[in-house]
Order: sequence, then C-alpha cells, then structure tokens
Amino acid sequence: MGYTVAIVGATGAVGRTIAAKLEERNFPADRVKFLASARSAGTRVQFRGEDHVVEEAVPEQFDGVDIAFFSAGGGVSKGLAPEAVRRGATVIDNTSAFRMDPHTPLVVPEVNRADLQGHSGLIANPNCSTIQMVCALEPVRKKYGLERVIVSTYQAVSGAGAEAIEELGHQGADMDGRGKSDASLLPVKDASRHYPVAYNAIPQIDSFGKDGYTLEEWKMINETKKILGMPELRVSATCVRLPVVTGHSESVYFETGDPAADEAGIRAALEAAEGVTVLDNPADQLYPMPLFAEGKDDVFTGRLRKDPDVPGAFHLWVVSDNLLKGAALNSIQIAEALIADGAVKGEGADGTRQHLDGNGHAV
Ligand code: A2P
Ligand code: 11C
Repeated sequence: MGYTVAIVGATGAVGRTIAAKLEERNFPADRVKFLASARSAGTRVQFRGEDHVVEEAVPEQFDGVDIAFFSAGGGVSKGLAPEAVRRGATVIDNTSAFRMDPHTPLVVPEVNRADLQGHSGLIANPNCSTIQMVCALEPVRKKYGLERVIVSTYQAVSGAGAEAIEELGHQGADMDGRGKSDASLLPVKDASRHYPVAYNAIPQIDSFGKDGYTLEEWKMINETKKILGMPELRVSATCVRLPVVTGHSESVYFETGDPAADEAGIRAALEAAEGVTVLDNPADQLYPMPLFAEGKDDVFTGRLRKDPDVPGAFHLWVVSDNLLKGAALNSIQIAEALIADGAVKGEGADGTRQHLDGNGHAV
C-alpha cells in the first residue's frame, strides 16, 4: 500500500516542483493532497496526467496523511506542522521555522542521513544555499578535514518564490526602463525599500540583523555547522540576489587545515561524492552555470583552485538548482530515506499505519 501525501504550498514555486518530482521519481504515493491558502482553494493543478483541486490547508486536512511536505512559509509551518504531526503525519518542512530547534533533525541525506534516526515526526529541510554548499564540502571534510569556510552567493529569484520570478520577468522585458522598473518584492516583501533585480545585484537576501548580517547569511552559517555536526567550524557568508530565474551559484573559500591537501585529491573526493558533478576544465571554458544547472538534480562544482597564500585552502564554484536539490528534491530524498529505513511515523513493522484525528481518536 502506498502513502497518503500532502503538499502544503502546492501552488508555489517549491510546491509545484515537489509535485513534479514525486511524479518523475514514481514516489510510492497512493494519494496526494494539494494544499494552499484559502486564496487558491478551488484552483486546479495537474498531477500524473489528471486535474486535482487545491484545498485550503487546515488541520483536518492532515487526518490520514502519512507524509506532509511543507513549503508555504515559516508562519504556516509553525501553525500547522505540529498539528499534522499530532495527527500522525511525518512532516518534512522546507521553511526555517524549526531548523535550529535542537530536537529537529536538519538533513541532507548524502551528508547526515543518520540524524533521521529517532526523529519525532518533524524533519527540517535546510535552506537551498546551505544544501548545495554542504554537499560540496562534506567529501572534502571527510578526506582532509575542514576548519573554515567563507562563501559569497549569487542567488536566483526563484528562491524568493513564484511572485519574484514574475517580477523579474516584468522588469527584464523593459530594456529602456533599466533600473527604473517597478519593484515591490525584493529584497524583502515587507521592507520599506524595494529595488529592481533586473540589471542589478542586490547584496541583501532577507532582513538585516543588528550585526550587519542578513538572516539568509545566518542560515548559511548556523545550518552548515548543524548539518556537518561541527559547532566549532568557522563560517561566514555574504548573500547576493541576481537576475537569474533558477540556480544558485556560490564562490566557496575553504580551509582544510591539512597542508598536504592538493587539488587532485579534492577533485577526486568531489568526483566520488554522490549527487556531485565536477565540471571543471578551464582550457575548454567548462565550469558550472545556473542556466545549465536548471532542471538537473546534481550539485555542480568547478573552478577548483588552491589559495595562493594559505596552505590547505582552496576556492570552489558551486552551482545547483535551488528548487531541486535546494528544496523539492532534497525533501523527497528525506522522505525516501525515511521509507527505506522504516522510519515514517506510525508505521508498524507489519506495514500498518496509525493516524489520529484532532481529538486523539484513531482514523
Ligand atoms: P497561495 O497560492 O494560496 O498563496 P511561493 O514560495 O512560490 O511564493 O509560494 C508560497 C506557497 O505558500 C503558495 O502555494 C501559497 O499559496 C502558500 N501559502 C501562502 N500562505 C499560506 C497560508 N496561510 N496557508 C497555506 N498556504 C499558504
Ligand atoms: C532565497 N534561500 O534564495 C532563500 C530562500 O528555505 O529558508 C530561503 C527560504 C528558506 O531567497
């Protein structure tokens, strides 16, 4: 018997990608519920060749749901994810709501799958820019160690949702309006100033803290330490939004602490890593670019070179589709790992499943 799955935020950039990926990967779902806000209840989405009606995400929707993918913003997750868990669902949350909660595993399966063990129904999917970076760093860490990371990102607008993709489209259509186009969304929807992203680079993703870092930068710092299980790791980030639709790029400087580490060894570690592709041939102008990573599952790495001054330190260019490995794909891989490990909540060894309604009664 397959699973009953819910997608919360099914009309959004990530939610739609989750549905497409579930279909492509033949995910063992008997039924998929498409949930969003009351605004889009009644609209339709296509899945497995059929029309499905979008319904409002309310607690009762989770009765009988085995696996729920949340991607509708932190506020929705904070309100509804615990409800879904209480009713017996295993929640994979793509927002930042629970990521740093010490009781919530924050998982990239290729890196820290073991952290899924003993979960209590809620698993957090990391931030997109963090995921692709740790996929590239973990093989290096395993082989040579890791002491310090300094990253600058070049992030696509789809990270800010479907509306941001639309806004870039309007801005980009108007060549003469360069820099003057209407902007109402970036860098942060409810901020007092907005800037066009077309023909621009905005060094602000999410709000600023008092320390001058943005929340996106802190996500990269804190999530990286948690996923790698290295609270002592020195990490710093500068996050920038570019007029790219999909695919985040990152310039990653890392210090292994091992003066014997060399380019060939790092390249071999990356080449052997699951989900990582090395595309690195400067003589042939081969390196990763977001336009060509879009729609692909892997994390692409290239431009590997030794730091000229610091022994055991390197620079690497890392690109991945932020809606796939950065969000939908990683979430589905978490679900697949849970299924493979028999760790979907409420599932007995005999394949039976237990769900409760809002009153704690079996359904
Ligand atoms: P809706 O289409 O009804 O607004 P994106 O990240 O691309 O902007 O998408 C956000 C997703 O989160 C959309 O599917 C959106 O649905 C959904 N969403 C936003 N607010 C809520 C809410 N209060 N309850 C449930 N879903 C929500
Ligand atoms: C962006 N990385 O590209 C952000 C989106 O999962 O915490 C981050 C949302 C999240 O805008």
